[in-house]
Amino acid sequence: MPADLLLYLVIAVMVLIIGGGVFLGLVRARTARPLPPLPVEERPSRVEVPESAQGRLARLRSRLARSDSPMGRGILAILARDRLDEGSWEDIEDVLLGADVGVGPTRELVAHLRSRMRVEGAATPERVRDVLREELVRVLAPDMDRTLAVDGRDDLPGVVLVVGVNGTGKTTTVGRLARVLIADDKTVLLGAADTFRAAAVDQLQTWGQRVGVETVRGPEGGDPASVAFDAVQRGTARGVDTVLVDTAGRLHTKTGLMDELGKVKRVIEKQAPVTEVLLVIDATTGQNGLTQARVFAEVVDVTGIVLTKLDGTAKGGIVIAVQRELGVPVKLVGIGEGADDLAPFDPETFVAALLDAA
Ligand SMILES: Nc1nc2c(ncn2[C@@H]2O[C@H](COP(=O)(O)OP(=O)(O)OP(=O)(O)O)[C@@H](O)[C@H]2O)c(=O)[nH]1
Ligand SMILES: [Mg+2]
Repeated sequence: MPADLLLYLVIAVMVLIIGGGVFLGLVRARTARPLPPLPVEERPSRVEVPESAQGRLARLRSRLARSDSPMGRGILAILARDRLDEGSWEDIEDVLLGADVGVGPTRELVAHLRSRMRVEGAATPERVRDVLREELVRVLAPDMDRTLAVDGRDDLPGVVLVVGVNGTGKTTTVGRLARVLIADDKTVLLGAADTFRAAAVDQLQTWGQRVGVETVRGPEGGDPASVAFDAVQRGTARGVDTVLVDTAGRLHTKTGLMDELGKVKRVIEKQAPVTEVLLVIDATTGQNGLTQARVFAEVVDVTGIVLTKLDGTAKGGIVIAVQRELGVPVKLVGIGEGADDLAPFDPETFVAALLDAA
């Protein structure tokens, strides 16, 4: 066969192959159907946009009104009497003690109120309300620094360790705090150092997933300190702003909870300083909560208090007592069961809520 005939033949075959391929491709593209939608449970969950933290505390006003707060109303009713005698001041003391304000702060408040009301003489109800408002704010130490130390230094993340007795609301607080930070455009990673039960880890991971935040977890019953270490290491490697570490209120091992917490903190600090230790206290537990707080404060340097379930108690005075007891500011309060029901604590807004609910 002559060489040029062979060449023509080869070219003809190639044209046929390429043309056929293009034709088939076109046909397939025209007949291809869009993929069927994923069943609901397989769809990647939508990341939620949390509410920004500002203005959240104002919601407490309606919650306190609903919880029938007797403190503000009780005191105002007594101060409105025509004559404030010894019995009246004792009554005010009773109201304050009944609202968990604690003995020391109650005496102080009454002493201040007494001397101011003496100076005021016959005051209008509005003036009485103002005096009470000012004195309640004063006893809440409005000058304490309530900013959360969530930022690290030198390429290290801020590390927030969340501690407290079981059931107080630690995991909920970590989840809600992650939302606050995300709403603030920060990057966050969660460490599930509560290895007491698998459900606790899942609970935390679910909080994280809702706002697109990764959770570092270890085996059930594993060493909490090593999970905390891994979380901070991963957070550092990923360059996140803040690592939030959830801890257990109970343990598998015989080592005391307090020893374990001390260890968790020391082990984390091999990598990065713990910038904030938040002690979570359930506001409905009254004096018990205070006793627990004292024990925790001895082991880890508590830098801030989170008072949860404030919506569930009419005894708002616990805020005053707990802060006084530990000399540490209440930085956050839980005001309901919703995902964004964690509010930055501010004495003025809190007292306004107490009195306006009255
Ligand atoms: N009403 C109300 N409930 C709250 C608040 N904070 C937390 N809770 C509820 O308290 C319960 C316990 O919360 P968790 O976050 O699981 O408590 P925990 O301290 O992690 O508990 P352990 O992991 O068992 O130690 C949950 O049902 C929460 O919804 C709040 O501010 N108000
Ligand atoms: Mg928990």
